[in-house]
Amino acid sequence: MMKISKQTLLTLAIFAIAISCKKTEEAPSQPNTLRNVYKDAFYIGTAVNRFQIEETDSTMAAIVGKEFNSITAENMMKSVHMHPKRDTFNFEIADKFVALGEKYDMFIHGHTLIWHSQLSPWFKTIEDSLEFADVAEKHVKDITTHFKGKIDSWDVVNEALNEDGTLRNSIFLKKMGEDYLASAFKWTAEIDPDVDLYYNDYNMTNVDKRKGAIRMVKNILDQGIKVDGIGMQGHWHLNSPSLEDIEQSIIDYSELGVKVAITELDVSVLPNPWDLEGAEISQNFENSEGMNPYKESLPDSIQVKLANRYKDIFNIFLKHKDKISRVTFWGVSDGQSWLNGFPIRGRTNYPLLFDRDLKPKAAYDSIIALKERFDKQPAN
Ligand code: 9MR
Repeated sequence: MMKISKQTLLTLAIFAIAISCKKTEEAPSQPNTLRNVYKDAFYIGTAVNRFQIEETDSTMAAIVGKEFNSITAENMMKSVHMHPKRDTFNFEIADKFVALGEKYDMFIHGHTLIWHSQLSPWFKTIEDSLEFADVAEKHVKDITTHFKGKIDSWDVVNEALNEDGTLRNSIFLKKMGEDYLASAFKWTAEIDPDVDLYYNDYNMTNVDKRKGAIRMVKNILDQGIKVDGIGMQGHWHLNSPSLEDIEQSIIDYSELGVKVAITELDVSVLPNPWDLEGAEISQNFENSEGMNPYKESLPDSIQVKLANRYKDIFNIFLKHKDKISRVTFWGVSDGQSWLNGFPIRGRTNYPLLFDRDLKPKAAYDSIIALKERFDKQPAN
């Protein structure tokens, strides 16, 4: 029998230890970030603005890159910014937005092609209806051509409905009639047949609006034109909409055979002036203590309420993860949120998962813990 020297044994032992260490290096455990924890459920996204796209703050940049696997441009791709003159497109910052998504291997969502708001003023100067339709078509086609193969989904039409489910009397409806809706989806698909096409709106849990959205999307689908998904914006509050309405809406939309995305999620913790009888949005509210109760900090009791509200909402999302393609927060941190300025300017709101110092809040912990519990449940 061959004799193995002590020296050889020692060398072999060191070699074995080295191999086992290498294995551990090669397969590091995934940190418990949102994108990792939710990766088998749906994309977890955030809206980004110029400051985040240019990664000027390293803490913020690290959060965006580690926590999210989808991005939406909060403002940069709206017509007023991207198509400021009839013959001028400004793709510079939007191209950087795409590059950011590519850098972090993200699902990139385009917002938005046809929207009456933040519409470039020159659009409104076109009197003739046929000319207006040509210009709208060129707008959609030029933009989708530029981003073909780089953008994964588009909000093709944004906010075309009134609260009662009828069509909003926007400049598009006035000039082109209701065909503008189907046309916008058709034009986008003609240029980029692989991109996912969404209709996106707020208050999509309200029964009348929901019926209107279903009618509208069904009408487009019935014409043989592709609609891939419905975006429920998700600008919600601590107590409304009800969990039942959120769940039923997800079910109703998905019964059309389309994907459902929660596209602009945030939960306001501040009083809503529209809830007050006879209340009007006016300057008077701006100095009112009652309307801006947490100027210095958020009390623990409300922090807990917010965490529970997010947990309850995500519980529904997980239950219906087969129907949901993406959940996107409308921003990363409270300091950045549009809700500090709407519907009353100058308030201090706390609607997102990271606080003003970019620290994760209890709401963040609650949805991470929820998913971890969900994963441990025995499969039915
Ligand atoms: O968050 C956006 C804010 O910075 C802009 O001033 C505002 C202008 O309309 O748009 C906000 O984003 C909106 C989104 O584009 C469409 N759905 C409603 C969002 C909140 O107003």
